[in-house]
Amino acid sequence: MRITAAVLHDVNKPYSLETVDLDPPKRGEVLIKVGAAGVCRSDLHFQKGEATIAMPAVLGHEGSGTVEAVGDGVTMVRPGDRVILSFVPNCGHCHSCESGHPHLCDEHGRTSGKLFDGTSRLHTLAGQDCAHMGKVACFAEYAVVPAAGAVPLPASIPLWQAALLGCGVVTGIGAVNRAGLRVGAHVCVIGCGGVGQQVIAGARLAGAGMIVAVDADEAKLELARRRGATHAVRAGEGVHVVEEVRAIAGDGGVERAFEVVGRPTTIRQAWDVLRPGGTAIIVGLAPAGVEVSLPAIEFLSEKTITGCYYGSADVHAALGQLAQLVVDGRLSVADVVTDLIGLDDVEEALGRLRRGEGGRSVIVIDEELAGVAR
Ligand code: PAD
Ligand code: ZN
Repeated sequence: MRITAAVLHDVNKPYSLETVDLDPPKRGEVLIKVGAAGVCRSDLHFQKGEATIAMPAVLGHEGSGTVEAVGDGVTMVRPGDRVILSFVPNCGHCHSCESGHPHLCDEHGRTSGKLFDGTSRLHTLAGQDCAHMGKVACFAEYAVVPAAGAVPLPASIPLWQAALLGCGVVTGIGAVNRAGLRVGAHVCVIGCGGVGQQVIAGARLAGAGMIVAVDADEAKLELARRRGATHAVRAGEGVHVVEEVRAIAGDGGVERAFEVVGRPTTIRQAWDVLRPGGTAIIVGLAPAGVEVSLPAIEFLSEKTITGCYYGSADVHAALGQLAQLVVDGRLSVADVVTDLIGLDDVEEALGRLRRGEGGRSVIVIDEELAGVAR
């Protein structure tokens, strides 16, 4: 079928909205009519070449929609089902999947940018294959994804909000689970954008005693306060973030620090604000080749630093629970969205991310399906 998609032809080039060919779903795959797609900083990292994907590529990895058709052997979803798209559809039989780490699926990594059989369903009209970001590629009217990447949406959440569950929410709240947060613990969240705001919500839900939000932008800090941050530090010229956070936290620093920016300086800050025995959880994606240095003597104080990919979550188990929190009014996703836009506005949304302005932009591909009246 012929569909409209935002195609990236090269790094540091703008997206072009074009007609592309989308093949029907093969065995184990499903065709999705995309309702909405969030624009995440990871999309910007790929555009800037800070993370790599074969070009041309259709990006977009935070999406929702309905199942339009299923390939052979698909039993988990049926046409008409509302689904959240997952950018780590796991194969179920590699070492990572079998050892309880489906978010690190080896097979998914091996076939990066393609579907599980190593081929693409997306082609330019000139016949060139297009990469599928995260096997999702939802900056498009339709997407073919592995069945494991279409997670049924159990509750009645509008699809424009449900899209966020598939990246920002599961990543942010999953990071809190990964941190093994203790009720009453002192926490610092560095970077309060689309994902960081979800870390803050997760820390509040998990019973953190103090949540110190750090961001360069005052509007992000205001939203962070509304979502549960107890203190805020505005990063910027002449501000010693580490000293300020440690002064607020007392007791030598915080027990858990989350880095949700993706820069070596902020990763180092996440380490430096920790008290002895504390853990830094790195969510931000730093450009390939960037290194971080740590004072080795501090390993004596039993500090830990760990990455956290996709909230270290089993999305099939996690997304239903997160959706229920939204339905119950215990977790808000709508307030993180500042811009509802069209597919032709992707570049503007990425520009806002570059400048650090606004919260999540959500592309509404189909207004009725997405549940928005604009
Ligand atoms: P975002 O641009 O919405 O948020 C980043 C925030 O950091 C903004 O609010 C900025 O104002 C703020 N910021 C910038 N510089 C500083 C600074 N020096 N000190 C404090 N704050 C600062 O991005 P996002 O929330 O969409 O994504 C955040 C990172 O998380 C990004 O690197 C993205 O690629 C990564 C990510 N990781 C995963 C994962 O699985 N690990 C998933 C999704 C996103
Ligand atoms: Zn993302």
